Amino acid sequence: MTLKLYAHPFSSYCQKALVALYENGTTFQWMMLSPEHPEIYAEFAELWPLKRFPVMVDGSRTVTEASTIIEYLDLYHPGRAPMLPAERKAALEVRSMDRFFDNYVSTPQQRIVYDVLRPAGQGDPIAVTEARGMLDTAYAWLDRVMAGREWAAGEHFTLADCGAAPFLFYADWTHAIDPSFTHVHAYRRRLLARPSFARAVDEARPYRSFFPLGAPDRD
Ligand SMILES: N[C@@H](CCC(=O)N[C@@H](CS)C(=O)NCC(=O)O)C(=O)O
Repeated sequence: MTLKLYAHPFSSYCQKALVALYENGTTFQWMMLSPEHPEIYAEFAELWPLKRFPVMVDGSRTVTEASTIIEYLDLYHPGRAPMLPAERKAALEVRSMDRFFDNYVSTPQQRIVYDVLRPAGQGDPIAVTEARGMLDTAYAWLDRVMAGREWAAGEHFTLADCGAAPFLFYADWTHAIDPSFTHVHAYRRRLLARPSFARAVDEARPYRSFFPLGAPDRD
């Protein structure tokens, strides 16, 4: 039974799942969420009424949330590169960094972007200022952590890097990472050079005009 991934190439959380799939060369069927395929969107909305993507379907099982999808792939469709170490203490560090990137990089980044999409006059400048502050704090903390690491949780590429790749990619477009955070910049460059993420970035290139703040001419 072929795995199905309901996703859009420009979505950061979809890229997070795609990186794990590409790392292991896992075969799946794209279920493209786009206005050209309303029937696929209707299927997706029926599967997951919260309508957040990506969603994965494996036979009769629906798997939601990018982190869970990646853990599910490791358990039920393992490849040569586990995204979560089998050893539970090592897995804890991976999960901790995964939570950091979801909650303190992606969430404030999305907050800033979604504010721009609100009707004129209905933005929330205080929330945007707080989100920018959170990103600055997150970048500073991450710079210290990455001073001694190649990948987010150490020497191996894991679940935490799957999310870090798209989240730092878009976060830098949204709220520039200060040049003094050299370890974060170097890590972001390593992620961009990783073939799995480079592929996801290339597949998303045709959609750059979708970026509400205007995509910079780089990366
Ligand atoms: N907690 C979810 C977040 C997924 C998410 O926010 N996806 C965005 C696309 S990157 C989305 O569904 N946006 C549609 C919307 O907000 O209506 C996960 O980890 O997968």
